[in-house]
Amino acid sequence: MIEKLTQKVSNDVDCMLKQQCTLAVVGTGYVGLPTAALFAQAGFNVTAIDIRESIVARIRKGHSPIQEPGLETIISSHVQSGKLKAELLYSSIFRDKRVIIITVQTPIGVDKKPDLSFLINAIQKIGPELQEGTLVAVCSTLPPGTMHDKIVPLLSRLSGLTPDKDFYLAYVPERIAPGVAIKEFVESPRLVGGIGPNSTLIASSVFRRVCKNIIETDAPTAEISKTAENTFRDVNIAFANQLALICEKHHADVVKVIALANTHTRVNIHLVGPGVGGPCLTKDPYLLIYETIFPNQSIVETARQINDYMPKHMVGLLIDSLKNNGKNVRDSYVTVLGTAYKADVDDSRFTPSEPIIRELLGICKNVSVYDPYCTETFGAKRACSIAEAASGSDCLMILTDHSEFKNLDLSALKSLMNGSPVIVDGRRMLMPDRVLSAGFSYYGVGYGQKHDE
Ligand code: SAJ
Repeated sequence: MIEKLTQKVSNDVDCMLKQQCTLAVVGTGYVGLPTAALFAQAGFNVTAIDIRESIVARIRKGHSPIQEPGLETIISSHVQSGKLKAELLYSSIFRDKRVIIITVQTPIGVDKKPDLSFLINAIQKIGPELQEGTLVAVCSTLPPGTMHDKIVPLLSRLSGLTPDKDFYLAYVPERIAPGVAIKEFVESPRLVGGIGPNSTLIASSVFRRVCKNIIETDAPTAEISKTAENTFRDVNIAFANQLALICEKHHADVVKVIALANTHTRVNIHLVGPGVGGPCLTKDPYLLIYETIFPNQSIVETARQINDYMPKHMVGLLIDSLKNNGKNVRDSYVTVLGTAYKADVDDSRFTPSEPIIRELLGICKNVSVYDPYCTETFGAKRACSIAEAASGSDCLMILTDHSEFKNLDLSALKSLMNGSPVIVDGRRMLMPDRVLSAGFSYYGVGYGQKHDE
């Protein structure tokens, strides 16, 4: 590959891959922390940069500000070895860095429009300090077109340098999921889309030091692919959730329907749920379609609306289940199992549990919550065990598919709960027959009640 490069580009690659190369990671959240830790482990001198003093202080002590398997071990060993440092975001920090990786958040506002202010703020600090021969790699999820339409002109103007010639600029989207971030960072194929051929080659050489499988492309293709991945998942889940509503109407079971449809070799319908949470699937579809006009309504927005409707549907199922068991909703005690947005993580960002719990607090007498990982309860009472949460309760509502909820001791729970207890299964984790034979009424998303139940 090096033979294809001009002498200047080749020298710049060499500088970046030297053991003493200085690398900055801007934004030390769920993506930035694994990035900083793994580049330090690969031998780079890494400075992790953030605007939050508490985060910087924790990293300096060798701690991880987030719970992620394996992360704290890498952080503590490389803070100790001096390969990993943490600094607050000052403009002068960037002067001596050969590689700058941006991992700041790109949220959406209440109007569903992208908020690029964190990214633009970082670029405004980096631009005036940018040295010749530096690589800037943006890993934040972006609306398509952002690199060429916004970042290239801004960095060129602020630095006075020519992109892909004097400095290098690439879009390198992350593909890591909480809970398996370290493994996925290293093993998932990593897209590298430069704003020109030199940038693609340079960014690939740097990321290859940590990622096993690099796929080179251009910046717009990488931008669209990244947002397409999560949008595909969101649309697929919306389809599964729509099937759930159809099954409830026709007394069928969506779990069986999906399992049968998926026996076709070219069909892969995802799992139903109480809604879609997390920071990615709830946002990336809006980034993908931003400022694009469609002749008809977009499938992407419709899918978002279906998934956003599911928490309301869960509350409706709960109300029906209580009424059908002769219980007055206003006098009922409800137990929610799970506030994390997905299984076995401590992350409750944009979780469907939040709107459900908030609504239940307004209509039921008491709502208690148990989650083995998250401390967040959205205003409900927190219990320290399933048994504590279930004591004196009328209904157990499962909202997260944590492993701990797979094998509930149903007879023990029944003995702790009030008469005619109900289970509302938002994740379809339990076998309906097992629940029914343990003496509960069973209501599950997509589980159409049989006429004789
Ligand atoms: N969910 C379902 N049904 C399913 C799968 C998921 O209801 O069949 C729900 C989950 O419970 C959760 C939400 O969807 O509430 C999102 O879950 P997720 O498993 O898609 O995980 P995220 O958001 O943590 O991570 C996604 C991943 N993207 C893809 O799998 C395409 C991850 O690889 C990305 O790195 C991450 O987004 C990101 O950062 O973009």
